[in-house]
Amino acid sequence: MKKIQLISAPVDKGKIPLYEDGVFAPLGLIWLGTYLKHNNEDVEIIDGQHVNLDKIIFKLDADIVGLSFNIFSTESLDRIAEAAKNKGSTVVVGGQAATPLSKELLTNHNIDYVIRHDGRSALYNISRGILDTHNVSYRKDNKIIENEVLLSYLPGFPPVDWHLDGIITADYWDKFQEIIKSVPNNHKHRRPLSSFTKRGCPMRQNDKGCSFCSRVDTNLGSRAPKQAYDEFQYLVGLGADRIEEFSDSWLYDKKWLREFTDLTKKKGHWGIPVRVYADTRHIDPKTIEYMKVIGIDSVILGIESGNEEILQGNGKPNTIKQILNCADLLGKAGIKASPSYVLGLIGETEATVEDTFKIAGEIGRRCEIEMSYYSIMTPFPGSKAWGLLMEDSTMRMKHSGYKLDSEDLQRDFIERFTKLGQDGLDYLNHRLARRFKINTIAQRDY
Ligand code: B12
Repeated sequence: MKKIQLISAPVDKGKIPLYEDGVFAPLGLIWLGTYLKHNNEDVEIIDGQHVNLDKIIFKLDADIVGLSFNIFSTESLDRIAEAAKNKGSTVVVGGQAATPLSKELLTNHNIDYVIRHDGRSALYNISRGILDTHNVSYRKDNKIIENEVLLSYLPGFPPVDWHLDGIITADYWDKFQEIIKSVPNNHKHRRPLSSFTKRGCPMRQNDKGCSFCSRVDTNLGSRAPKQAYDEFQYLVGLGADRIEEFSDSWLYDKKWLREFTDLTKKKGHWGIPVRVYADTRHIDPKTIEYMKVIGIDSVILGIESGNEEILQGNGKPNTIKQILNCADLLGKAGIKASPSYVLGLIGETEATVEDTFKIAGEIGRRCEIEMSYYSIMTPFPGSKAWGLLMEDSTMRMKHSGYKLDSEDLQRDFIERFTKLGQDGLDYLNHRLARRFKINTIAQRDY
């Protein structure tokens, strides 16, 4: 039996993580851990949201070290990869940030493999010594080989297992208590746990989708309604008081929703509310009926902008009328909204920024708000915005490799693709600060 440590790299010194850092367990690593444990491997999870870099390095002792990271943790990724390599481990990097940057990551010789997309069976194969497997990128004779990608098939995998070495749910709940004091919010729950029962966003089909989105999945898949039901019940058993359904879009498939609702009625409700991500176009009187049975008490809505031209120019087919209609429906049903906005979108002007604040007010008058999220566009690798920026050779040279600077990316993008001018990023930061007069603004840039 091989020992495998799955580690999320902690945020680098001096970088400000999202305000929710430490509130949610790394579900990607839990999925990998579940699959490896199910196949009798010895797995430990070390979550850099709660364990600091020195301690992580001290704990390294596995045959295989699997690492995930994001734009704010590339220094610690390098430090852990180097230490793991020195201790003789095979070093594998994977996850959403790694997938579009596999070639760049493999220029670091402390990294042996990059796994793109779903990591479960590829990592398991590596643990069994099958190194040339699907989804894997590696170096061979000074070349980088990228094997074909098999996209994940959700129903075929074992149920998620949170009883993994290194996962302590109370740590995340303690952090939640601490952070909710720092941002304006209307959260009623205190012990959220996350699930991910559907993969992919309908907007991302056929090479379409929002300009800022860097989700790597372009296909759609769901766990069966019964599997989702069992997972919700399981999370209640772990002590959760709300389920945070992180799937990209949860309400698009009416047939699935009807089956899930029927099952809920037949077997009984699991007892706690659920918050989901949804497209405003998928909220209508029928889905509201389903949502009431399922106990969805809040919906994260990607509103992004209050200006229709900006929406269209950024890949969003939603209209203002239909967004407001959705807010009305939620309001009448007593379901809260958690709207999310992005400033600095392609074509943004000072006036369209004001349109966004205006629609935020309108939505708030029509339904109760649980929490509003404001982000400034960051062109993450894999997004359309990144592709646009990379059309310019100076930008390709400047933003090369995998150690990207999010503020630099924002500044360069806003200067080139909005009408806010050279100081556009500063303008947006000041405008947000003036509106909210607080230090921390909750973000969700997706
Ligand atoms: C929930 C979520 C969060 C939560 C919780 C994060 C957490 N602790 O888990 C919060 C709100 C805190 C958050 C924060 C951020 N997030 Co976020 N988040 C998500 C979201 C919606 C779901 C993630 C999830 O749970 N997925 C379910 C699991 C099962 O899937 P998975 O993580 O992809 O894992 C699979 C594979 O990727 C792979 N894999 C994952 N890890 C590893 C590791 C190894 C070794 C291997 C081999 C494979 C592998 O196998 C897994 C099983 O299939 C995604 C969108 C999405 N569709 O994934 C964005 C997303 C991952 N987030 C994103 C971003 C940008 C961020 C922030 C940087 C935002 C910011 N500006 O601060 C911060 C980072 C802070 C941090 N410390 O992580 C981007 C990533 C883009 C990128 N290229 O890096 C995404 C894709 C959304 C987007 N904008 O397009 N996020």
